[in-house]
Amino acid sequence: MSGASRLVGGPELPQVRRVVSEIPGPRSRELLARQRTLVPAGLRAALPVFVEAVGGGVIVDADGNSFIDFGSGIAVTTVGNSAAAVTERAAAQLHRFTHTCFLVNPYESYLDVCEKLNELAPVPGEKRTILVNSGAEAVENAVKIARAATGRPGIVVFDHAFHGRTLLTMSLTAKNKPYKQGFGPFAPEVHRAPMAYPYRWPTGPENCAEEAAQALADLLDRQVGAENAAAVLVEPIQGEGGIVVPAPGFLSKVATICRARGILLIVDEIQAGIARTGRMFACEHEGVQPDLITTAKGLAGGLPLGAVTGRAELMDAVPTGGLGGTYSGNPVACEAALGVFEEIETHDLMERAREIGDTMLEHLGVLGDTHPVIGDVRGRGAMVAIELVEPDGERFPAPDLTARVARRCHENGLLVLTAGSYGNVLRFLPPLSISDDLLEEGLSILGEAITKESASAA
Ligand code: PLZ
Repeated sequence: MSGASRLVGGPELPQVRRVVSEIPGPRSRELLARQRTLVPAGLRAALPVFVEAVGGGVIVDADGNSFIDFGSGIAVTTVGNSAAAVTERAAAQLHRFTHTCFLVNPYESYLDVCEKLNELAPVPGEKRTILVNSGAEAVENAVKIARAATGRPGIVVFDHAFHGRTLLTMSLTAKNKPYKQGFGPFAPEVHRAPMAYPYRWPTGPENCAEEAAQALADLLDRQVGAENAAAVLVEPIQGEGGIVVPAPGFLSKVATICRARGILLIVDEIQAGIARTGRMFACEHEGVQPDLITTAKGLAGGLPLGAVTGRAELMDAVPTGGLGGTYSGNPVACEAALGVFEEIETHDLMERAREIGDTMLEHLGVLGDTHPVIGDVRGRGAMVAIELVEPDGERFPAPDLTARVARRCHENGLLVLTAGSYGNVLRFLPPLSISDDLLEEGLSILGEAITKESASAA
């Protein structure tokens, strides 16, 4: 039940870190006990404090603790949780109407979102966009469209990939536990190639792009058969996989390999897209022009919306009635998305993402020089991570240390998320509405946590 006096979120919320209880505090513990009687055990929160209000760069919980937000609800609230253009447009739409179903009666805001994505997406030529409810649904639809357009079944994905939790997207996802264990049998026609992961490439980062591209070409030519492959699907920066930035040049090699074989390239921009990395789409950093792009998360500032944007002749290959969904492109979510684009333009948020990235990479680089447990520092814009390893130089993953550092950060009022196939990555995805002061305070709390936890491990 809600508290008597509710805090109002938004930018007016005091932009301070404040820890006034143990974490989680008594009220959150009470609610957690209630959660256990109502919600299945399969759902688990990274930081189980119940939220009262969010705004700018802080999250205030039911016990009055105020956390610095380095998570953005997993890269969703890129423009902030309460950006004016988003909340005002969405609220106005709520008062007009909540739903008609675009398959029953269309509305113009849906077209406005599609127009924006068609204009901005680095897909060549004439484009079309379809709106859906989530990231997984965007990936599902991209695969349906690629198969319909090519008449081929095969989809090639990469090690460490995450594409969702539905049956097809779970099959496309690499990591077994917790995403796949017990949920098979999986969808067929999914093939996996090595990711150009510079820090963990066996022959060294300098060979990574070339050798990974060769492995992909071999997989296509010798195992799948290019004539059976509809698409190669790749994240421009792997998110759940640990903010793995592919070796420079890899993505454009993938595009060339696909083009030479008539295979479509789908870039999954769900976590990295919509201004987070300092460009509207992360694949723009590598000059790659995919056939299809999936977006979600940052697209509608927290309202559920996903999209597939692609070359018109591919998108139109699906016969009438072949695409759809009851809630897809909900009008409130469409207005929120238009607000997101407005916020990005008005406040030059791509520049802000680059500034945040510079600050984070600089601080973390210094930290890395003095802490041998920090094996790698990487990322672009407001999508940055460190990989923690045993300090013996062998790059052996340190997932327990990672979990302890995350817990210590949480106890000190900094929300960080973990990631990675080995569970040894701390990732930082702050909202672009965070202040420099909070960003720097967060980084120093992180530094202290690593110093203390790595000392207690030694
Ligand atoms: N593609 C690249 O990052 C979602 C997953 C959280 P949905 N990542 C967060 C969790 O544990 O389920 C994601 C992604 C990429 C697709 C998805 C799926 O997006 O909106 O969660 O379906």
